Amino acid sequence: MASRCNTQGHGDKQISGSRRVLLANPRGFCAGVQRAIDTVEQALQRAGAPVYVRRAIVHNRAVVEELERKGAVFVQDVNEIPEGAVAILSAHGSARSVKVAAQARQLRLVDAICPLVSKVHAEVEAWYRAGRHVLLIGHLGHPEVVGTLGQVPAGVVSVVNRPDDLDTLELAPNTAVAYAVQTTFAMREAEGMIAAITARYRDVVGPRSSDICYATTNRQQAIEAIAPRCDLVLVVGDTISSNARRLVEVAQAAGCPDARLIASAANLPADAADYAGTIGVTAAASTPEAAVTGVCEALAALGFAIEECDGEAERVRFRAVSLDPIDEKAVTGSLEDRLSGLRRAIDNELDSAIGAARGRDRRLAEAMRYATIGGGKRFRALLVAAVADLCGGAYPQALRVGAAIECIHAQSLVHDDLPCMDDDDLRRGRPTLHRKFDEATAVLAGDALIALGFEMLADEATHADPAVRANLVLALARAVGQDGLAGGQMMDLYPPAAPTKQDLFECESRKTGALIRFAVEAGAMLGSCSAEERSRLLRFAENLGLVFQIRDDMLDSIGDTAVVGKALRKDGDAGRKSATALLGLEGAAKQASQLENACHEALDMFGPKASPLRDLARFAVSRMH
Ligand code: GRG
Repeated sequence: MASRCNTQGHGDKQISGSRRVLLANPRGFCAGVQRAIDTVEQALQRAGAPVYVRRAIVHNRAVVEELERKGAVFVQDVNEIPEGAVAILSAHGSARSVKVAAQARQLRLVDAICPLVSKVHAEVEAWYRAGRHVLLIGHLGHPEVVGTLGQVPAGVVSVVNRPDDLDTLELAPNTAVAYAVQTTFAMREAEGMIAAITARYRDVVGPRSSDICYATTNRQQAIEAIAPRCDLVLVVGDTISSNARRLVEVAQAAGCPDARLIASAANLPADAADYAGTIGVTAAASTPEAAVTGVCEALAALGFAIEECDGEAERVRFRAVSLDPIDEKAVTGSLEDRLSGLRRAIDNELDSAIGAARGRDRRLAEAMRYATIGGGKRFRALLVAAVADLCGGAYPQALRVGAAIECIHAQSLVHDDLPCMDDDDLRRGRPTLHRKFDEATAVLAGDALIALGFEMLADEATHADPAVRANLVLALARAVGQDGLAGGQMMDLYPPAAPTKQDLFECESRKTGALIRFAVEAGAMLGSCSAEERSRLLRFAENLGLVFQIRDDMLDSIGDTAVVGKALRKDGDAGRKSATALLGLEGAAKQASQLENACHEALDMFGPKASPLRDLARFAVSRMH
């Protein structure tokens, strides 16, 4: 690395030629640290103080103290956070159990995990699922390692950091293993560990790109380049910071006889004034630049010339952490307010569930996003949220279940639009999926969405109780199978020659009603209710499902394509025996109104608490889209 002799304006003492400071570059805050700090500050602005932060947001006491002054409260455990409060998880990443505990307390949870740590989580989980034993090269007990271990069941990952550690593992050489690396681990030591692992095991896979983050790599390389020219290296950082301690080790390994970790100018070595030679200065990824400036000013005051070294320019920026959960407090406001708030939250939920894991087919993920995100009324998701709220269930759990239902619903629309079924070109005001992509992609995106919907329900993040998760999965399976969507769609495609009103209701209650019933049932499962309350809710759902489809049939005659977002006047052309065809438009409207009354009646026992559900019934019968 070429050294620029740009003397910085730190201090004003006479500069002596041999007494100089080489200031490593890059140093200090990385993009993940900056993003985590911004998250706490923005959360304070949006929600007001206090916001709670689990553990040190980044490993630097000065940063933590500054945020405390602004109103952040740091805790060790989510159980210390008042129910319903805003809680932020640290940049190091957290175990799944932490999120589950946070959900149980109905915390409005914002996860400031560094995206590069999320990458390691995803790798470890994928390898565990692929049946590999994972060797995590890292420091046992470090929060990042604790968080990574907490993504998978205990015992499937071993933490190692010295080649000797491999001797203590009882793994046969033919065991299928994978390695992952703590993002702040020392580069050279990781290389040694990877070499030891690949020498010992026959079937080894690792990440496609290094797990050690760009900032750790750049800071280690920068200090490695100047350390041999330094008599002393000062790493400005906190003793709790792993990457700070690694910088000290790297400087020593690169040949500097003396390397020390100091928090600020107040900790300059007492004999600094007597140093005749060169001092290297760098800072950990969690150290504010102000601390470095303080050290440089103190050294300049002792007569050191400050030279800023050239270094790698860092342009990495991460997308801001979504603060939407802060507003996800309760289902309040007008129906339109609730729908728009929920739509955003569901879109986020779906976006992260579909994910962007490497090695997956991009076109498939793109098609899944096209089918689910940025469209649709989210009627079923709002239903889950409203029922969960009524029964004391947690909103974040309702969001997950709502998003899972939206996956299934989107699949049913995608397949319904295929040429072999309704053969539609327009859905939600855009080209149908098979028109935008192709038929095979539409079939497969639908398949993957069904799988994703079930996966979301079965995931621990949806509910801490495995029995609740199993019941959700069972109920959804029944809602989509022979007695639900698939069976109802068959009845629609292959109706009897002269269908009766009973036949029609049976078909519509399966094809459309089953998922609406599931939404209500699932919302109730997330909370608790008496047998009587449950039976009333199911009666409400039965009537709501039917009225929703009857209105859909009516919209085919009275709706406006630009508003409904799909081709209309098709039922008549296709000779479909819809509610309007069978009962006439007036008859269908009358039937819809009777069903709406039955919805309200079923809700009587709940009093004013059920008004969001009453709004949904009114919407179902009067909607124009
Ligand atoms: C899920 C296994 C499985 C099979 C699906 C294709 C199929 C079998 C069923 C078709 C079901 C279907 C499309 C019923 C119509 C339901 C309906 C009224 C859809 C419109 O719902 P909205 O208005 O749509 O809520 P948005 O776009 O607002 O989400």
